[in-house]
Amino acid sequence: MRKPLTDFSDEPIYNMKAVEQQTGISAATLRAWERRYTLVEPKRTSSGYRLYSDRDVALLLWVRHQMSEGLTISRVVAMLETMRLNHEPIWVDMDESAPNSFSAEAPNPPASFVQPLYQALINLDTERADDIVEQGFALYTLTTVCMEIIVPTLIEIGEAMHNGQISISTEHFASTYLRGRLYGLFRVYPQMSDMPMIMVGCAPTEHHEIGALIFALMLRQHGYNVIYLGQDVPVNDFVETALNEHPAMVCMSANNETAALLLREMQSSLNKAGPAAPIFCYGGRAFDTDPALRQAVPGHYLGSDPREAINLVKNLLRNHRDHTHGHLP
Ligand code: B12
Repeated sequence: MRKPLTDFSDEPIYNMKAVEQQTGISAATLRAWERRYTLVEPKRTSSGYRLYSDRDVALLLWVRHQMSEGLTISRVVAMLETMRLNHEPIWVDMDESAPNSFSAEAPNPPASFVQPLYQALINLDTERADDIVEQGFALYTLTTVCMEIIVPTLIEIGEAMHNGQISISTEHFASTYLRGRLYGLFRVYPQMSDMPMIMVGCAPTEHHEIGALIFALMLRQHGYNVIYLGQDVPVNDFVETALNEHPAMVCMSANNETAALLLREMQSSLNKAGPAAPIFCYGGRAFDTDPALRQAVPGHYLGSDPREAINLVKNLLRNHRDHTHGHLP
């Protein structure tokens, strides 16, 4: 059942313990959010204890739900401010049940999610995997969930398949599930059409797309207008699309040498757009493990860690903008 927030009573009735139980959010987190974001402003008893209303609890449940979709607390707060400014109603889902544990102080490190997630996936147990991923998103940022939970789980799956401990079908199930979760997050981050456009895709023949997908997702989280093209994109076709759409940057991923070498002509083909040609960047396991490939393929290698690649992108775009503006009459 969904109700607008304003339908909930604002009479102060619950103490902190009750709110902890109803929302699954720890007292320490509630205090931190109040201090940092004035997310809710509980009334106080005469002896100074906080008292929350049904409306406060409903708002906290809404916030927790947004975080389980992958948003950070600061993003949720910004979203809330925009909604309030635009007088948009906040709908609260009353069927949301509180998780057993939820705390911004992170009682369980991200690494502790890897084994349970691996186990759930090799048992083909989507429901359990959903629970684990959602709990991860409730506790950690998108970047942490991707880099410290999803990537290590995939590596574990890869090793188990390589050693014959799990079947190819099980590996396909696991990677399809995780890819699906990541795709789903694309809808959570709105497309910023007035921001610099970055096209991301995989080199021709390349079917390993999760690295590119995570990178694309992080770029979108940082506010770029990301167009994600997926696996195995033919170079000529990619170049043609890029020349029509005028992205500021094109990023490709390659996992093996053959796919990486197919990107050799990319930069020179993109240069047909003249001084406003998009910057060409690449990443992926092939380039991470073989420095000679970085020499062979003209363009910017963004490194093996998408978190650091985001900073490089920012710098490259800034330099490019200064440079192209320098060429303006
Ligand atoms: C899932 C998976 C698949 C899935 C991919 C599903 C999909 N749609 O993405 C499928 C089933 C399609 C697949 C197929 C194959 N796979 Co496979 N696969 C894997 C597995 C288990 C996980 C890969 C993954 O997603 N990793 C997680 C991502 C996030 O990490 P990553 O790709 O290493 O990328 C990191 C960085 O490079 C960076 N990054 C990646 N791209 C980009 C791009 C940019 C711009 C930036 C900045 C950064 C960046 O981000 C990541 C963060 O650390 C790995 C095991 C492993 N150890 O990785 C094997 C693995 C990669 N596969 C392997 C092989 C051999 C194959 C096949 C050849 C198998 C076969 N015989 O058919 C085919 C090739 C298909 C093809 N044409 O591409 C080998 C590769 C060995 C090698 N060195 O070449 C591995 C290592 C398994 C193994 N141990 O043997 N695979």
